[in-house]
Amino acid sequence: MRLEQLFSGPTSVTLWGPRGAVQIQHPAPGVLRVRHAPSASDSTFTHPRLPAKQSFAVVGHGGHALTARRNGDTVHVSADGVALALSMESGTWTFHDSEGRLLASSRSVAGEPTPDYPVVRYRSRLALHAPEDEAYLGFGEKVGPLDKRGLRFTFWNTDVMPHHPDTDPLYTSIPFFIGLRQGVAWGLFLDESWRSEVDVALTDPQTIHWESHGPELDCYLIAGPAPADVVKRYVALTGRPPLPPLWSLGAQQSRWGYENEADIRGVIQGYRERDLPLDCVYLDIDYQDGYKVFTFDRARFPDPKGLARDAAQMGVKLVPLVGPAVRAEPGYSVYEQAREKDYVVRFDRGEVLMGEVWPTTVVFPDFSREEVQRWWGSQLQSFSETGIAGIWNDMNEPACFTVRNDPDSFTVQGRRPNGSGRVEGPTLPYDARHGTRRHLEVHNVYALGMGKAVWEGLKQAAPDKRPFILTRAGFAGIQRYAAMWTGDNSSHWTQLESSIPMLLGLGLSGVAFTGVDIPGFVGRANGELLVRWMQAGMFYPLMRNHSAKGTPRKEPWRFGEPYLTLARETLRRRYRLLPALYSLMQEATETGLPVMRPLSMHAPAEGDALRAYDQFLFGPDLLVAPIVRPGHSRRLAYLPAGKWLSFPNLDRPGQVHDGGGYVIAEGPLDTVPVWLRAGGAVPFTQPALHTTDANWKALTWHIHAAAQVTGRLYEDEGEGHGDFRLTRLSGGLDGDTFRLERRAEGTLPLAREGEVIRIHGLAAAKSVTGARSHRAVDGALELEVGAGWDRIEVRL
Ligand code: MIG
Repeated sequence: MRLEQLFSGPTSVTLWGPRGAVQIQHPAPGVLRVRHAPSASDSTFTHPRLPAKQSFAVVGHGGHALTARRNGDTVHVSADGVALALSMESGTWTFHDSEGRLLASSRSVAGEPTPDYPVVRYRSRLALHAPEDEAYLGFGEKVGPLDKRGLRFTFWNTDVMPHHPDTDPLYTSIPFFIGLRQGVAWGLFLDESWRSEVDVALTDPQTIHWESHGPELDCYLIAGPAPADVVKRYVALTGRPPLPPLWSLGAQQSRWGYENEADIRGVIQGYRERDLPLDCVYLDIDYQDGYKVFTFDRARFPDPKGLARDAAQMGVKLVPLVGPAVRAEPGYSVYEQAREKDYVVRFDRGEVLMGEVWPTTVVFPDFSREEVQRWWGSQLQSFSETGIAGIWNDMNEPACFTVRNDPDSFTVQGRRPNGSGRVEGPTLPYDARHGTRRHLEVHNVYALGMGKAVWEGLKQAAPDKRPFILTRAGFAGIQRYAAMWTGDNSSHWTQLESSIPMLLGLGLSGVAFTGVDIPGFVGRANGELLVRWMQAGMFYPLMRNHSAKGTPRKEPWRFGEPYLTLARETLRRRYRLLPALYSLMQEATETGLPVMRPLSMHAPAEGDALRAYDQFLFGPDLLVAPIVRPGHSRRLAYLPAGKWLSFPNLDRPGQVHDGGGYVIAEGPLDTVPVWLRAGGAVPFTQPALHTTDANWKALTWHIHAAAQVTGRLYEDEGEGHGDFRLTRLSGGLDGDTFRLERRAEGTLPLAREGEVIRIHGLAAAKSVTGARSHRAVDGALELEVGAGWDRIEVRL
C-alpha cells in the first residue's frame, strides 16, 4: 500500500495514500499502535483522519508523545521503549525496541471490501515475517502445544460439544500472541473484533498471515524483552482482572442435571458427610422455570432463599447459570421489556431475530449497546436477593441452535444474496444486526458486553461484595469481568493433558482466573482420571467438578476407594495452598501476570522449557508436573536452570535437583510431583472444610534457602473492600548466616497467634535469633516466630 502524505503531530503520525491510511500512536511505554485503514479512510491532504473507532477491548488509551523523522522512503517513529520504521512505498514496517533490537517486521498490509450483499465483508490482511527460530505463544483459548507455530486458527466464538484436542475455534477469541526468539519476547494484539483467521507459519513457514473480515487492522505492537513484560503491557491495555472473593478459589461442585432443591442439598450433604472441602455449588439450567432467565421453577426449587441460607450455613455459596437467550413468551416480563424497548438483535432487513435455544423460541439481547447492558444488569437486583453469590454466564458465544425465522424469502432475482442467512457454527447468522453493527463485527464481543452487564449489575445489587462471574465465551478484556472455564471437554486423558497448554495460553493472553471441568464434562470418568485431574486441578485458579446430564455422576465419592480418600487429600492440599493462590490472584490485579505460568515465562531462553507444555509454574516458585496419562506412576519433567527442591504433594521435601535438564519424577497415584525453586518462599495455611477469610490464623512459610529469598503474601477479609495487609519477605544465605526480614504494609489487624517458617536446605543451626523456638523437621530447619516478627537470623 503506497503512502504519499505524512502528517506528524505530537502524539500521532498519520500517513496516507490513494488506497488508505496508516496511523501510529503511542498508548503506553513499550507499546505502539499501528492502525491500517486500507479502505475506510476519509483523509484529505489537508485533514488526515481515520474513522472514529470505539474499541471493545482497550481501556488504557493514553496518547503519549512520539517523534517522527522522514528519511527518503522511510519514516522513523520513536517513542518510549519502542521504534518503528515504515516504508512510504509499501506501507510495511519494522518494529524495534529501545536497544535497537529488531522484534518484528511486516511483509504486507492490504485490504479490500468483498462486495457481498447485504453482508459487506472485507479482507484485511497482515503478513508478518516469521523467523524460523521464533515461537508463538498465546492466542487465547486455543488447542495445541504452547508454541502455536504450524497451526491455523479462526477467531469466531463457537459452542462445540464436545471439543477435542484439535477443535478450533472454541468459545473465546483473543487475537493476541507473544513472539519469543532467543529469549527475547514481543507481542502483537490485533484489536479487531471482526471474524478473523491467522495462519501461524503453517502455509508458508516464514510468514504469519492474518486476515480479518473487518475494514481495517488495528495492531498494538508490544515490546518485551521478557515474556512477563509483554503480558503486563497487554493487560494494562485491555484491563487488569479484579480480585475475586476468596470463596471462589475454594472447591466448586456443579452438574447439569441437579434436578431440584433436594438434589442440591444432597450434594452439599455428600461433601460434608465425607469431610470434603467445598465452597460453591452451581445451579445449572435445571433450576429455571421453562428455561426462562432470572426465574426459578417453584415446583422443584420452591424456596431459593431458604436453600441459599442453608447452604451458607454449611459454608457453601450458590451460583446460578444465566444464558443470554430470552424466551419469547408473551407475558414473560424480561421478554416483554426487551421487545418494548427494542433491545433485541434483528436481521439486517429489520425483522426481530427469533432463534431456538432449548425447546423454545428466543430473542437475543443486543449487548453491544450500553442501555441494554444496564437493563440486563438491573435484572440482577431482585434475582440476587435470593442470596446467590455470583453468576455463571453460559451460551454467550452466543449459542443458537437454529434460527426460527430465517428470512430465506429474501431473494434478489430469485437468488439468495451472497452472505444472507449464512451461519457459521450454532450461532446467529452473518446478517444479524446489533443496533447499527453487523454480527460479523460484534459476534466475538457478545460475551464481553454481557460480562460487563452482569459485572455492573452485581456491583449495584451488592456493593459491599466483589462480583464473581464465570464465563464460557469472551474476547480480549474479558478478564476485567469474569473467570473463564473452557466449556464442554470430555472425560478423557488427552483432555487432562491439553488443559495445561490451553490454560497457559489463556494466562499469557490476560485471563488469569481459569479452569476446566474436572474430571471432564461429557463421557464417563474413572477414579484414576478423577484423582489425576484433581491433582493437576488443585493448581487451576478455578477448581470445579462438573459433568453433563446423562453421564454417570462425577462427585468425588462416586468412584469408591481409594479414590475418595485421594480426592479428599487433594482438596485439603488445595485449601492449604490458598494463601499462595490468593496472593497470586491479587498480584494479577496489579501486574496481569497469570497464576499458572509456562516455564518459558521464567526461562525464556531455554528451548526445553518451551516444549514442556504439560508442566507449569504456579506463581514464580512452584513447578508442577502432574501425571496426565493412565497407569503411569512416574514421568519425565524438565527443570529450568537453577536449583529445585523436590516437594511432592507440597509436603514431602525430597532431594534438591540441578535444573537445566530432565529428571524422572515419581508420581504414584497418591502423589503429584512438585518442586520449590531455590529462593522461593511460599505461604500455606491449614486445610479447612470451607473458606472464611484471608486473614490467616495459621501460616507456614516453606522456604528453599538460597542467596536471595523473596516471598509475598496478600491478606484481607476475603470479600468486600476493607483493609488489607501485604507482607514481603526478603533475605537469604550469606556465608554461614541466613537472614530473613518481614515487611508489611496495610492496616488489616493481624489475626495470627504465631507463624512457622520452615527453611529447606539449612542444616542444624548453631544459633537462631528472632524466633521463639527452632527444631529440625524432615531435614529442614523449622522456626516458630511471633505474629508480628520482623527479623530472624540463623547462624550455621
Ligand atoms: O447446551 O446448561 O458448557 O457447562 O452444563 C448446553 C447446560 C448448555 C453448556 C455448558 C455446560 C452446561 C450446559 N450448557
